[in-house]
Amino acid sequence: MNTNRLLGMFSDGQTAIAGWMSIDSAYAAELVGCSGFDAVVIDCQHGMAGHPQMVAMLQALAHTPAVPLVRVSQNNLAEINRALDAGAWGVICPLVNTAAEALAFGRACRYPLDGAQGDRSFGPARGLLVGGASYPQDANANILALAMIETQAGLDAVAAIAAVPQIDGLFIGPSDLGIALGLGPAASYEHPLLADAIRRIQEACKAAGKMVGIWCGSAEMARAMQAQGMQLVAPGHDAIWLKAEIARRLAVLRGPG
Ligand code: 3PY
Ligand code: MG
Repeated sequence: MNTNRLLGMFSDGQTAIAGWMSIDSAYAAELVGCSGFDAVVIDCQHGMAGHPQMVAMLQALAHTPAVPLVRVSQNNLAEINRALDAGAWGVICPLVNTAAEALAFGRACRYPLDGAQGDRSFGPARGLLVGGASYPQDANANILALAMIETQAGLDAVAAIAAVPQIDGLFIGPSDLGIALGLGPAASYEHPLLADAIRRIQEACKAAGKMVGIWCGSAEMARAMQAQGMQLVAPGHDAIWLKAEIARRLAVLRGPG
């Protein structure tokens, strides 16, 4: 089987940089995948893509160097299985609040093969195309399962969530976490309450021997998080980049002078 390059990057101590797709376009995914990112996340929670667009985006990403991941809309066995069967190399699950939810999520990503505890049903249609003939045997070790910590309940249970064996790591949602901490969705990562929560999640991952990543509103935040030891950072998403560049160009054309 082709292996998941992100796992090699994490074990080598490198930070993977992920693009993040909210626009439901195969062409846009292909473009972002060819732009130098280590991974590209198709966001099926807050982004526009439904299942058919997600499949087309995974197909487009298959010929790019970026590892394709999917953020599912919820912790649901069928939805997680469909993303993996369509060729995602990993799943990010939003709003994981308890160890039991983390276990359900992690089990959804693993086949009950060779003694593994999992609930993934067999039928890796595109998985076989992107992973090769040995995909069924090798998928458990290569698929990334990342549970999002972004609520007070998730933060309270972070050590138990990180310890769930079927989970590879945690992914921090600073906007929802900012709301949970009473700071609002645009809280700065430098605010002491949010900064403490982020560090707490990182420490739980370190203690459990798991990787940790974070969504970032800006490249500057992503840079700071990389320096702080995050192994996966996403410096914003496609709609943010598009709007920012449009604003910059219009300011050049319409601004003073
Ligand atoms: C959050 O910051 O809450 C996220 O889910 C990022 O996409
Ligand atoms: Mg969120």
